[in-house]
Amino acid sequence: MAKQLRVGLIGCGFMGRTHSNAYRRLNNFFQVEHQAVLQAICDTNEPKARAYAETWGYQRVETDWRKLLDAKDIDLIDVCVPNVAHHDIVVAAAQAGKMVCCEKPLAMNVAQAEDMVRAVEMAGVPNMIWFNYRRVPSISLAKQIVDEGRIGRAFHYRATYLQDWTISSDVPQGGDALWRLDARVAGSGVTGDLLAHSIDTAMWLNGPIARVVAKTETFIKERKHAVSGQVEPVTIDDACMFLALFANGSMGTFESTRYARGRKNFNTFELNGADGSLYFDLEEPEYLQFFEYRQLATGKKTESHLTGWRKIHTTNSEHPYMSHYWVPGTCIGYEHTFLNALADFVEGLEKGRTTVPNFRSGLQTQKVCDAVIESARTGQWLDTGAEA
Ligand code: SOE
Repeated sequence: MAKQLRVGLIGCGFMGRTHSNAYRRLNNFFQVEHQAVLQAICDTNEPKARAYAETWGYQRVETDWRKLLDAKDIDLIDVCVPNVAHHDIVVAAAQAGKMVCCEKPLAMNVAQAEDMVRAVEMAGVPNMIWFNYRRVPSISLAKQIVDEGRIGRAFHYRATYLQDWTISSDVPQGGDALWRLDARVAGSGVTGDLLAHSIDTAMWLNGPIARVVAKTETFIKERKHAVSGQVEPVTIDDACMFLALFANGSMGTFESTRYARGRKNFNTFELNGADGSLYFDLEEPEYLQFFEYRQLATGKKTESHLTGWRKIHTTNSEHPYMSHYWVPGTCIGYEHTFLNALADFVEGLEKGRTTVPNFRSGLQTQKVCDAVIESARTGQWLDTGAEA
């Protein structure tokens, strides 16, 4: 009989669906000792929560997240609500002794994130932040290649994260699906929503970002607010670009916007080192591009008439996570990145190992995000304080 991992998930939005799918599928693909059980779904909108419970198979519905804290039938609380509510739920869940998983960005700011890390560490509860893109097999392979020493001394890191869904001035801010446009609820705009992913991936692959200088822009200055019904100033960053200096001496550029017409979820990075380079593009997630200058095994340079970028189809069973899915040459998708993240977390529980990214990792990214926003305000280079 498998041990149960009984989940209470808070928030019936898009991210809640990705996580619900991961819990449902975990035991179909990963031979872990725990069986994930969709015990309770919680949302202040009861009809929505009931419909969600029906669709995903949650056993019961709550409308007040506090009810999950004392519930004996909940082991793990998963926080999928807008960013402004992360802090209070996480701290209370940790104090109640529950395991906690939380959507990104961890918090509205560093002070909150530090509080949340303190809460989970004092309570000693396992925790995870859903930086799901680390679990794209091609990105995990990039990490493996870096760790194998195939890139050598890093010189440059280049990241872009582009979308286009807020170009129309008719898109309101605030409310159910559009809270990401309201800084009081989201904390920031593309910096916390999109660049948080890029920063997390960058620091995973290339170590801490030590200093930044940034420029943000808000192209549409006023939008109707879906909750108040009034036209209100827009306070999020619609676009952000920043320069970064990594602790390892390499330089980085990061660009993000929701105004890149035609770009829906264009998340790319390139890392250039003395011995090789890596390139990834989420629109072709099953490929990782690798340029090898020096062959590790022989220590020799690749013969120059044979050099070139290798486009690795990351679908072999030797590639990260792929042995859990289909046959070589067949792909997996966006939803599997959440499944892979969950499997790593559960395996960590079973092997008594701390899995990253956890809340401490989320705090490091939060430090960079806060420094980026502050630098954009002051125009100054700033230390981020981010650690490995
Ligand atoms: C925003 O549009 C968004 O849904 C982000 O919030 C997610 O984190 C990203 O993965 C996809 O885009």
